Amino acid sequence: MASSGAAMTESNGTHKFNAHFTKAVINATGPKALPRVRQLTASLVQHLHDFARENELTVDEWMIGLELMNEAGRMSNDRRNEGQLLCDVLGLESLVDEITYKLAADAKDEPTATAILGPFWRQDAPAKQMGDTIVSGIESNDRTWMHGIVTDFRTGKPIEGAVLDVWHTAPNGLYEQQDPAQPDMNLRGRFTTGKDGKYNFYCLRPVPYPIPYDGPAGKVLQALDRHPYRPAHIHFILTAPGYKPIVTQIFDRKSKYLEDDAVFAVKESLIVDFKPSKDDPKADFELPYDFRM
Ligand code: MBD
Ligand code: FE
Repeated sequence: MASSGAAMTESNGTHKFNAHFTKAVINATGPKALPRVRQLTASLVQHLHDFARENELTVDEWMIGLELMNEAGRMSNDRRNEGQLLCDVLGLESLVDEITYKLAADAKDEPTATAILGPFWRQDAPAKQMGDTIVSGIESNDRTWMHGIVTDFRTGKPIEGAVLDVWHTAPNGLYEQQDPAQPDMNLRGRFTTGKDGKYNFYCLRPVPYPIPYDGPAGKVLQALDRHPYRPAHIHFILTAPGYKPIVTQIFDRKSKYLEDDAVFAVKESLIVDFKPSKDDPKADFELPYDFRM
């Protein structure tokens, strides 16, 4: 209480440019705030204030940012997560992914690297049998047989009961929930490993595609003279009883935009090589890839 009174005098007498004002805002936090909430909010206020001061942010400029956030909120629904997309083009999801992954990777022999979830994962993708396809209603010369094994990174032993949740875009660059022409849950599936830890399924070799740029994230890209493209990628969430879940993506080494992904998600260890398929009439390419968790 005493501190906020002091801040009022300070701001009445002089201005809010100095550290006293920021301290007063932080000190307005009550005793019941949880420690982590207190810490994060204090730090956020500090950085927001410093940002405004350092750049002499005007009311008009602040309003532009505010309207971007409000617009992102208005256009978001269960098929569109514009707030997340805004974070993605600013590199924030990629940064927190890296921070979280660094904390998890304490051993020399690490689990498979993580990569950002992105806005297009859907709950309850259909459970499939090994060897099934996740492709429906699409003619393609990029049919791919993906296969490998899920192992424990400490022991190298196969993991039974690991669930591989996979999703990627259609050749038109759209995830099924963005595209009324695709069947519900197209190009999505969940595969569960048996005793041998092995998995295999059919998908497509994906293409580079532009993230949705008809909203605030697109406005930001345009204002910054940036393109909206992501390199060709396939998403995964790997879960298994007793193991930390792994959210990741793999990237086609031959794809454009590996060096300038619009959402900064590419990691070297997640770049893969599609090989021409030899004698599988159901596939044009083969993609061997093993996961460690
Ligand atoms: C995507 O398809 C995606 O994977 C991410 C991370 C962000 C935007 C669109
Ligand atoms: Fe994606």
